[in-house]
Amino acid sequence: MTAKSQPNKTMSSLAGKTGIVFGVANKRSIAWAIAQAWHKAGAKLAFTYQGERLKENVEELAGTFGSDTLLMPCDVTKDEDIARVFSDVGAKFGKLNLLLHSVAFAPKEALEGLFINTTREAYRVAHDISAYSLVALARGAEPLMTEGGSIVAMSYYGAEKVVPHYNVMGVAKASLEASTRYLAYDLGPKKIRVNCISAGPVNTLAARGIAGFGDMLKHYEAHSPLKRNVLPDELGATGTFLASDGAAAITGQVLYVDCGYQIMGM
Ligand code: NAD
Ligand code: 0WE
Repeated sequence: MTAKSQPNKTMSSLAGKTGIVFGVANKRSIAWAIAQAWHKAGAKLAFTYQGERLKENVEELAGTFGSDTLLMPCDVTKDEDIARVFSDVGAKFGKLNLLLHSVAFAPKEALEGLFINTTREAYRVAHDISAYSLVALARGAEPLMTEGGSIVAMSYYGAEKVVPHYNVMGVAKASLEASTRYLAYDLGPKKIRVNCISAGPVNTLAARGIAGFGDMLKHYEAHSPLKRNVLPDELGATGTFLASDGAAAITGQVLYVDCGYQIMGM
């Protein structure tokens, strides 16, 4: 491990904790911003990647943390992948404290036209990958979270208000947020907390393909109370807070990290 990537022990709110991160695709991924913050706060991390296509990227990024990180493929639509991941994490770490869910997908055509034209298959895929996966991952993690834990998932405002073209992803995020509350209830007695971060728009791979995304960033700059867009580091800081004991009484919540945009009525 290089001196630069060594966590500062005096600020290590996550010292001694282990975590697993789902959803790093490249250096712009929100998952990578939160993983870096968790690492700096002293957590030992495992990473999963969606498939061979992303393996090299994630290997290179996770490699900057040194050699005691664990790297595994995981397609969240496959129960056998999820089972293998938690079995490997159990063998290597023995316990788990943190889990980040930063995974979403809907077929491209479902994010283009009208919501009313969403096919049965696009609706199924969007909900399977973007919402059900949180339930499956929480169930996989639970037996390893023997000291309690913190599960964090990424959401977006389209869960509660209509954002044109977000379409079935908005419905899937509503399901993700409701799943967060039911999981928080089930896992509360085990001191496992489950929360969502609802982020303002961030220029990532998942956002790049979206027509009009640049205009959306400008809209937040013009209309959010803070008159700017959220920075990846700020999502990292909130992720670290939710993972820390400072958030020990916070569960089932959606935290808006959106420069205040969500409070506006007009
Ligand atoms: P990203 O493309 O970097 O991350 C999305 C990740 O989902 C990728 O790593 C991809 O590999 C993974 N994924 C997709 N299908 C998968 C599958 N079947 N199995 C495993 N992994 C799969 O983009 P991002 O913007 O960092 O998105 C991360 C999360 O943040 C998503 O939940 C997204 O909805 C949410 N979010 C993004 C924004 C934004 O503006 N970028 C705003 C709010 C919330
Ligand atoms: O959650 C998201 C995007 C998630 C996403 C992105 C893609 C692009 C490529 C899910 N599936 C796909 N499928 C693809 O084929 N965001 C919060 C970012 C986002 O996406 C939008 C937005 C915002 C904001 C789509 C339409 C309108 C606004």
